[in-house]
Amino acid sequence: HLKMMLPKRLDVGLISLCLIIRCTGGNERCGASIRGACPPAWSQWGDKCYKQLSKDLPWVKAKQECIKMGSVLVMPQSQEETEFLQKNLIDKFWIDCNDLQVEGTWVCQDGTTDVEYRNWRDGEPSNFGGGEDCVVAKEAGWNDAPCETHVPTICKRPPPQLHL
Ligand SMILES: [Ca+2]
Ligand SMILES: [Ca+2]
Repeated sequence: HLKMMLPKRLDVGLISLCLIIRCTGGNERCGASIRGACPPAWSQWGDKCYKQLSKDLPWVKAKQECIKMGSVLVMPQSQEETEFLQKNLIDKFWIDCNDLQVEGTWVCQDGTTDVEYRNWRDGEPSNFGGGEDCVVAKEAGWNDAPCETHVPTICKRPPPQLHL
C-alpha cells in the first residue's frame, strides 16, 4: 500500500514547487525554464558547457562522438570563447567547419546555426596537397587540415534546463 502512495505524494510535491516558482517569478517569467549548472566534468562559459573527449579523433568521428553524448562539435563564435577553451581545456582542437562539399566554400556551424566568425592564421586556408577540408583552431588562428588527422575534440552543449 505504501508503494502506491509514494508516487502520488511526489506528484503533489512537484506541483506545489511549480506553483511556488510561478507565483514568485512574476509575469515575465511565467512558464519560463530554469537553467541549471553544467553537468559534472563539463566546463561552463556563459550559457554553454564544454568537455574534451579522452581520445584524439578524425573530424567526422569527432562530430559523431559529440552527438552520441547529446552535444555538438564545438564551433567558437568569438575570440573570447576561443580563449576560454584554449586556457581551460586545450590549445588545439577541431571546430565544426569544413569545405567538404565545395572546395573553398566553408560551412561553419554551431549545432544547426551558421557561424560567420572566422579566425584564419596567416596563409590559411591553404588546402595543402589538395586535401585539407576540416578546420583546427590553434592559438595562432585556424588551419585547414586533412579530415583524417587525429586531433583533440571538444564537445559543446547547453546546461540542462528544468521546464515549468
Ligand atoms: Ca579544402
Ligand atoms: Ca592548411
